[in-house]
Amino acid sequence: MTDLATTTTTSLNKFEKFKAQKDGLAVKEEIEKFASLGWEAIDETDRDHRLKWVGVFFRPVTPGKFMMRLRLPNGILSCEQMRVLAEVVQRYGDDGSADITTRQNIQLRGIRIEDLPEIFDKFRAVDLTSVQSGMDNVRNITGDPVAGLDADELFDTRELVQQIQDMVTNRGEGNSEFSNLPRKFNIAITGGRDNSVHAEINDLAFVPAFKEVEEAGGEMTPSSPSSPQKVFGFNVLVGGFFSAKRCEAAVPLNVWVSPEDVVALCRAVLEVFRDHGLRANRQKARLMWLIDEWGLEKFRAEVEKRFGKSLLGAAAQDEIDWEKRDHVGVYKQKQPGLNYVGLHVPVGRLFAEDMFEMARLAEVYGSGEIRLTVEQNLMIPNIPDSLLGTFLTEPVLEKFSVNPTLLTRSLVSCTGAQFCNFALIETKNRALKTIKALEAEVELTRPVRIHWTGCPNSCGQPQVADIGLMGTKARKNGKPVEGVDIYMGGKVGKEAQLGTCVTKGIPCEDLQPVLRELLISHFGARLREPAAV
Ligand code: SRM
Ligand code: SF4
Repeated sequence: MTDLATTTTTSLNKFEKFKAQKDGLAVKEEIEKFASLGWEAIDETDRDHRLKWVGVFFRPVTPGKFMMRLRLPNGILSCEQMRVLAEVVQRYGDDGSADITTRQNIQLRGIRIEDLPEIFDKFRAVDLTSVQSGMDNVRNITGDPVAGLDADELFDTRELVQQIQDMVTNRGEGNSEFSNLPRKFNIAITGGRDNSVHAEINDLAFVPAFKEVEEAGGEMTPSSPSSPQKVFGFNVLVGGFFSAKRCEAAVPLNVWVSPEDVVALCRAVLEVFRDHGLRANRQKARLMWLIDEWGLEKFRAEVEKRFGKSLLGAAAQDEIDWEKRDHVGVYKQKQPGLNYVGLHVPVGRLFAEDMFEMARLAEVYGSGEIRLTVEQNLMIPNIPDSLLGTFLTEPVLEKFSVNPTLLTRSLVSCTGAQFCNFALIETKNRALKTIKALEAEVELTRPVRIHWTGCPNSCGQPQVADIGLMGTKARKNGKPVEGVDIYMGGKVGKEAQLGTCVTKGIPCEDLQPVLRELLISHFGARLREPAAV
């Protein structure tokens, strides 16, 4: 269990202190009590912090209207589940909405504390959980959005992602073994060739890699008759993260695991992080700081001890050799006669009526399944050829396009000032407005991935973008104004690398011409001909 005995209480930060006083998960038993007390009367630490252990986030920007963060392993949900989420936000009228997040997940808005018991009952009835989705817990576990659909995939990640979530959360009931980590923890598994989950920005990531049978222990079953000497598994990356203080790409752990060992390895890494991760300074509590302090060799050795058997060295190369796909559009599945369709959801925002529509589309045209991507978009799989034509005439596809314009297509934005009190700027609405204005000015021949994030916490991942925009305080004519720092050079898919800050403090009101010039000078954009009068 958590080795807090080695750290004196005085050296603990305030988060460690309140966690030591009462575990976050304890609030699970107090939901009825909170509901009858009302949000103003709940103990402040319970309300502002511990409720996040059940996925309920107090929003200082909209007091009394809470946010709820789900867990959707591999970003997959059923139409029944989507309908339940839609019903929840519907009752809040204009306050109710939902966002698809950069971790293939959904957050609901406008939630009233008095409704929590009923909401949790509804969740339970359709096997949804929001447990341990915030604070010092393992976040939504991401997997390939086309798992099981893609003819080129190397491994279907769905089952493994679910197994890891079950291990971490005790099948969605809450697991006190992993409810007091030093800080948040991100896990991703990619089973395709295009690194669709941004493996490099996770604390722990699994990327596909083949190993020689002899190296893999000699007794394993070769992965295919056509490559009799090789078995499939994953190379393991550790320590990737973004924070206001520091951003790092994950580094290879020099470990290869077979799919059967992935859950056990996750457990081993989490135990090491839980018991040895740095807890005094919250700014230094992510996994990479522990790896720095120990060195990779010691970290690997400690993980091996917990794993309980020898870890195999990494395979010489991984199989990430494609550019990253965004899955927006119509695509053939590996199952003959079936298609998956990726719909563009502008900055991930959905309202109740949209959610009901998505559930209906999935049910009428597909198999009832809905999938989400880390680009905050939505996919409907399993649409037969015979229904595809009619599907594409559905009026709602005017809002959620299968063929959006090139800048709109790749736009990602974090929550920003509308709901997030860390935000230094408003993001989602501004992002949409800016893109529209730019598209009126320039023509492009390929998508350019523009990511907005409202503050240095980097939830909108500006470092993976072609052009990343990070909210900051700027000055104009001697006065403080909303501004952005500009990031460039982010590369995703094969040879992924993080972008870096190239320009600081551009006032938001002056941003559009700056972006226009960047699009022209770096991304081949051309000014549109002025319209004939
Ligand atoms: Fe994040 C904190 C939203 C993905 C790094 N993030 C927050 C909070 C909870 C702050 C708060 O209480 O207001 C934001 C909630 C705002 C709201 O009302 O929506 C928030 N983060 C988000 C989401 C919703 C952005 C989005 O619009 O998609 C994403 C939810 C993912 C999910 O479903 O779980 C989200 N956050 C990320 C990512 C991207 C990722 O995981 O790929 C990162 C960077 C990667 C990483 O964590 O290493 C990220 N969020 C942070 C951090 C900085 C962490 C650190 O170590 O310092 C914070 C601040 C913190 O935890 O103290 C933060
Ligand atoms: Fe909030 Fe900042 Fe994260 Fe945006 S990047 S959601 S503003 S914490």
